[in-house]
Amino acid sequence: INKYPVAVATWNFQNATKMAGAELARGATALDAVEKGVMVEEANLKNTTVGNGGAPDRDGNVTLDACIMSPDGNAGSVVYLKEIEHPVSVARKVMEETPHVMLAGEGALQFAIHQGFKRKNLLTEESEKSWKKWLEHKEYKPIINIENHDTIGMLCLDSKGDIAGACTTSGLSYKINGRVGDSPIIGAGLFLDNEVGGAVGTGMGEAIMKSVGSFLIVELMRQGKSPQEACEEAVMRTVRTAPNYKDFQVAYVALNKKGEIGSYCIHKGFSYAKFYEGESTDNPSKSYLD
Ligand code: SD4
Repeated sequence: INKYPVAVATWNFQNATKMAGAELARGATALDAVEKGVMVEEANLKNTTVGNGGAPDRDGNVTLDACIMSPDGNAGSVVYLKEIEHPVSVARKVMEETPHVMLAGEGALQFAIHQGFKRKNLLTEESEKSWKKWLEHKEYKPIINIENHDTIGMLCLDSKGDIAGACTTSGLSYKINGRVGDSPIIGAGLFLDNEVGGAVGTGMGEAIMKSVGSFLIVELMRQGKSPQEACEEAVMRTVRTAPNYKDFQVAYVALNKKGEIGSYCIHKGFSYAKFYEGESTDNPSKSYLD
């Protein structure tokens, strides 16, 4: 039996799933709910991996990546976007107001301003301090599960049974200027097909991009795998192909049209937030390594 609506998000972002869940409960579309849900984390200054307050690249630029997909298969994305607090909303404008899917950098910023978004300094005093501290050693070592990983990917299933998704991030802390991760790449950090379900990824974006993880999960579900089986297979692709898989995290959450949820990751420590049957919970994910 379908128990709509449902919202799931990477990590324990229950404020985001609560927001999306409240929207869904009052009849909002999956698309509106998913956008409002991830916006909670974009505005959260304590989250140093998403939106305002996100960690900068090694040169001190805060550059944001985000994408959104709607039940009709439409998609929008922005990459290397500076000075806009809600990149997911710009991605939605790209989807709805242009014939394109992805806008990058200066062009994306100009488009956002044209659409009425306001420029804002996103480098908080705190992230500037941490960045300056990092500059003393310039050691680039993504730390498993900790500050480098807090990207929000979210999937919503509304009361009509339609599915929408979004993913938004400031990427890996102290990345090389110009680096774009998996989060804004349709098929990598996010993919959905309203006939089947959707998937979102978080962790080392390079590994997710190389396996086109979210697309893979949706296609596996199409072939009959459960969300859990599909997430496990996608993580195992990375485990089998990347000799250094123990050095980074990759995590996926998937949701099918029945409202079934699955999740899998390389390292223990990942959990996902869920709004289900009116309740919001944190759910530890199964992992390949203990
Ligand atoms: C990236 N996947 O840019 C993102 C990072 C991430 O939690 O998930 N952080 O590679």
